[in-house]
Amino acid sequence: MKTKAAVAWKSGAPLTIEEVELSGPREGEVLVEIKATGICHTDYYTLSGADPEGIFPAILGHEGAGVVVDVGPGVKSLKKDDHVIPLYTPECRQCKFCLSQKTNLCQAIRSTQGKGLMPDGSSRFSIDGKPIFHYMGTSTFSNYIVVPEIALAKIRSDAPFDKVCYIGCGVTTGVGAVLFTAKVEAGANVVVFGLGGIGLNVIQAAKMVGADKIIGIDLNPEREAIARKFGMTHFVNPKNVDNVVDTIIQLTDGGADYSFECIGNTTTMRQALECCHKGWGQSIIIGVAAAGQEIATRPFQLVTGRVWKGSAFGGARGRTDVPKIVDWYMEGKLNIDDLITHKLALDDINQGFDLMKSGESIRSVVMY
Ligand code: NAD
Ligand code: AHE
Ligand code: ZN
Repeated sequence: MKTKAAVAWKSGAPLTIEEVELSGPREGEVLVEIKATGICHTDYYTLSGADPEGIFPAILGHEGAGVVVDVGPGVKSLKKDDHVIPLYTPECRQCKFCLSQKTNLCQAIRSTQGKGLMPDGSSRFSIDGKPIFHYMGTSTFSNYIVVPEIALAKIRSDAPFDKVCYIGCGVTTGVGAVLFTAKVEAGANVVVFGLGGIGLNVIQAAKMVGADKIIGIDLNPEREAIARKFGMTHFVNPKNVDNVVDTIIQLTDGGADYSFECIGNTTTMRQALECCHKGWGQSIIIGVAAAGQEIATRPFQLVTGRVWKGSAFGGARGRTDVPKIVDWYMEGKLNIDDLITHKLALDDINQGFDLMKSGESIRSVVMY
C-alpha cells in the first residue's frame, strides 16, 4: 500500500512529504493507521546528525497513537480497530530483561530496531524500490506503519488520539521517571533541569506524589509560568545566579532528595548530581547527550552517598503501564492538554521543529 510520510533524507535537512510504499504486516506484525504524533526533542537530536544510531533516509517520529488496520499471522493480543500507542521500548515479557522485573529495557528486537529495520532484518518502507529506514521501531511521521505486536500498547477507545499520542514518549518519560525510576516519596525536595516537554511532566508527577519543594531550572524565562501551573514552587534561571548548585543547596537546606536532568547537556548533568543531598540524594538522567559526550564528577560525590541513575521511557513497561497512564489522563489525574501548545498538519511538520528550537512550543502535535 501507499502511505503519506515525512521523510528525513539526510541530517540537518528539512523533512519532505512523500508518498511511500509500505509492505504489509508479516508474522507477529501489525499494520497501524497513525492518527496523531508528537514531535519530541529526540527526533530533532537524530535529525541533527548527533545520534550515533541516526540512519538516513528514515521516517522519524516515536510519539504516536492510532488504530489497528490489519494483523499478520500469529498476532493474538490485538485485532482490527483496536486503539494503540506504538512503543519504542517494547515489552515481550519473555526476554531476560523483561523476566528480570528489574528493568523496562526489553531487548527482544533492540538490535534490528537500532539499525532502522524490522525484526526480520528488512524495512517495510520504500520509494522507487529503494528502502527507507524505520526509526525507533515506530516511525510515527508516517500515516501508516507496520510494527511488531510486542511494540504496541492497547489503550481504551475513548481516549483522544491528539492528546494521548504524547503518552507514547514525553508524558510517560517524565511521569515514569518520578514514579517508576526514582520512586519519589511525599515530602521530598525535587529539582528539575529543563522545563520542556519532559521536564514539565516530571514536575506534574512530583506534585502528584506530594513532593515538598519542586525547583525548576531553565534558561528560558517563558517556562516559569507554565511550570508553576504544573506544581513548580521555585524557579532558577542559571543566567541570574552565580552558581546553580549552591543556589539549590541553599534552597533545600543541604541539597535535593531527587534531581532530574531533562536537557541532554553534560554540564547540567553534573550540576544535577552535585546539587543532591549528601548521603542519599539521587540524580536521574533523562536527557540524551550527543555522540562522543561524556559525564564527569568527582568520585567523592558518589562515595558520600549521592546516586547517579538513568531512565529510559520513564522505566515504564509499555504494554502494562501505558494503558494505565492513559486512564490517569482520562480520569483527570494528569494534565496533557495544556502542554500541547501547537497542532499542525503533516505538511507543516518542519514548523514543529522550528517551534521547538525557538522555545515557543512545549509540544507540537501533528494530526493526520
Ligand atoms: P525540550 O526542547 O522540550 O526541552 C528542553 C528544555 O531545556 C527547554 O525548556 C530549554 O529551554 C531547556 N534548556 C536547554 N538548555 C538548557 C541549559 N543549559 N540550562 C537550562 N535549561 C536549558 O526537550 P524535551 O522534549 O523535553 O526533551 C528533553 C531531553 O530529554 C532531550 O535530550 C530528549 O532527547 C530527552 N528525552 C529522553 C527520553 C528518555 O527516555 N530518556 C525520552 C524523551 C526525551
Ligand atoms: N540512539 C540514541 C539513543 C538515545 C536514547 O537514549 N533514547 C532513549 C529514548 S529517547 C526518547 O525520546 C532510550 O529509550 N534509550 C534506550 C535505548 O535502548 O535506546 C543514542 O544516543 O545512541
Ligand atoms: Zn521522545
